[in-house]
Amino acid sequence: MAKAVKSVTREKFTFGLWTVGNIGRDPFGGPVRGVLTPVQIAKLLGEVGAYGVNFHDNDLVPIDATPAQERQIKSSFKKALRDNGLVVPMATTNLFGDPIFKDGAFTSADARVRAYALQKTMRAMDLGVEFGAQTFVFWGGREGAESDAAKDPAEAIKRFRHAINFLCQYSIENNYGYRFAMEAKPNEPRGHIYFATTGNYLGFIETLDYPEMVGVNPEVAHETMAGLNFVHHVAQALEAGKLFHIDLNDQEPGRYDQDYRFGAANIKAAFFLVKLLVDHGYDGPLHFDAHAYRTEDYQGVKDFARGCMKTYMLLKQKVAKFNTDREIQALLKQIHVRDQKLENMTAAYSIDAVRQLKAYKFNRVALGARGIPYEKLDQLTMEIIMGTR
Ligand code: GCO
Ligand code: MN
Ligand code: MN
Repeated sequence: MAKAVKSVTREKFTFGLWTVGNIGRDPFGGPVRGVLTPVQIAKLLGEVGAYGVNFHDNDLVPIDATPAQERQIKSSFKKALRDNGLVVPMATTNLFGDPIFKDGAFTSADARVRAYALQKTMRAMDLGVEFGAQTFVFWGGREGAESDAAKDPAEAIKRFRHAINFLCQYSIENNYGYRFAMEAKPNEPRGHIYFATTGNYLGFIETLDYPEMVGVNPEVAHETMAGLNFVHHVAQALEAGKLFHIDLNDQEPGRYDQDYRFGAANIKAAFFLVKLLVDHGYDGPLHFDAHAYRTEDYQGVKDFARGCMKTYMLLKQKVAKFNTDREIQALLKQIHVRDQKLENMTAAYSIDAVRQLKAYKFNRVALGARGIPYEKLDQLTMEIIMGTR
């Protein structure tokens, strides 16, 4: 049954064990749903027709599991993946849950914690490879501070760089073939997390020993929490060839970290995101890093998961409509004015080009007075999204 759904969607829709497995705990109240085992989660994902599942090391193998327990968990999960037709495209390390990481992992002020974080990540990389993961995500949830009195934030960057260089080398030496994807977030759980935005990571990556191995995993909620335009961050990552993975969910600005179902809060921004991914031929996993409202039982969790995928598919249809809508395309053509003479003149720097351009007479007033039909274009876009076009 799972396979039938998959052949309809054909998208690489993935969920983390921690997403559909979220038990609805928040700072004000305990769990509202019982804990599912990884095998049960795989079954749920098979039922809703997902393509794959991702995990943190400890979502699968508890931090204090014995070797015998670990063997048993891994073999039952492998069977569950086969039974439900799921793959594991991405793995990651939990470097935030255990109290040892309360002041960071790779950037901790304590050398023992930093070394433990490296050990734990190498083991998580070994585990991911066993399940075929090709992307390894780094989300430094505890890498940050509430007060900058204790740690030098510039030193934190150096420590983080050292850790990523070390782990790149580990992947290379073991022929793991991993691509690392760095995930930025401005806050939660720390008051201030280092590398607050995807743009911060894009700058940092170029300073690494193996920059070609490292890209980003932007998340809708994270740039939105920072009050920024997520689509533009994804665009910069795409343009740089660095969009290795993406976390889809939704978020209202100025609120706590909501992790809503994809498209639940800002459908227009979701449309432009899907359009960007489609127009640029992104074909990596589409990972829904979100969870169901706390009101839901596991039936509601399935509604949530199906909703994420359905909204993506519907928006993809809307994008196709936008891209072939005659009136919209005519407006775009009108907006994107060509001028062969000036384009040729400015195509490449030369003394001659500079001389011609400096002497050229522009009709500045007329150019400034020209109306640009963005109102009409935006309204037509809205009508596509609302389904009346
Ligand atoms: C968050 C993050 C995490 C990471 C996950 C994978 O806000 O908690 O989005 O869910 O994506 O740890 O690295
Ligand atoms: Mn998040
Ligand atoms: Mn995430």
